[in-house]
Amino acid sequence: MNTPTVSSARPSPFTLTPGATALIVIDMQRDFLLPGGFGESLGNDVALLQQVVGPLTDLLAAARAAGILVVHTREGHEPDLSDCPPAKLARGNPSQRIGDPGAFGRILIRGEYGHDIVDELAPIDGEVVIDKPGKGAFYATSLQDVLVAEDITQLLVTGVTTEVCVHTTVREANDRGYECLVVSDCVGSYFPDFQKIGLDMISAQGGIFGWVADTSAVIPALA
Ligand code: TIU
Repeated sequence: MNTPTVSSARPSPFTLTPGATALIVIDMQRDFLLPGGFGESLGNDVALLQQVVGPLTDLLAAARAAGILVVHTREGHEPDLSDCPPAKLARGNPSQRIGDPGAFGRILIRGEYGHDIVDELAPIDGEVVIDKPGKGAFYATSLQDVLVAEDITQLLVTGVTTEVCVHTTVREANDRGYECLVVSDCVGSYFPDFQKIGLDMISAQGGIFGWVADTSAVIPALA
């Protein structure tokens, strides 16, 4: 890393520690992103999430070129739903529920086409894929063990959705002592207001949960 400081990060410059940074890509799954999928069935405009794919493709390429650890997550459940709390299954009034047959297989069920990551961001050999039953990537997963084993102390956080799984994961990571930089054009929300406020909430109060910067600032720091 020749320029390891992201100078324009808010609320303050963020200095990458070589060898201690991982890129985490949260839930860039077909069920959330593709037209006709679960996200759209909840009444959401999936185009708002698809905006993330381009910048995140570039960041992923930069991370791979820099040799930093890449961790992908997928939200979903066992086929028998034994790891899905009844309260999660019952929540809301969706036309399709978790486990129901959808356009891309059973919704948010491991092994189904819709549960997997979009083609553009498919994991490659050597990258970690964490299957998680909750919104946070640490709850009921091996993520903490993976990061400790790799001496990771900093996370570049990307994925969807900003105010749900990204926020939950950043809060979990922050409480575990990780420094989180949320890459603003690599996270997406179905709600533009939540996108803005969600990012503001990360960096407010002197960086109460972490830092925020976009790919034009982060990618050069990885080179
Ligand atoms: N990955 C993630 O954020 N899961 C969600 O259910 N997000 C919504 O915004 N619904």
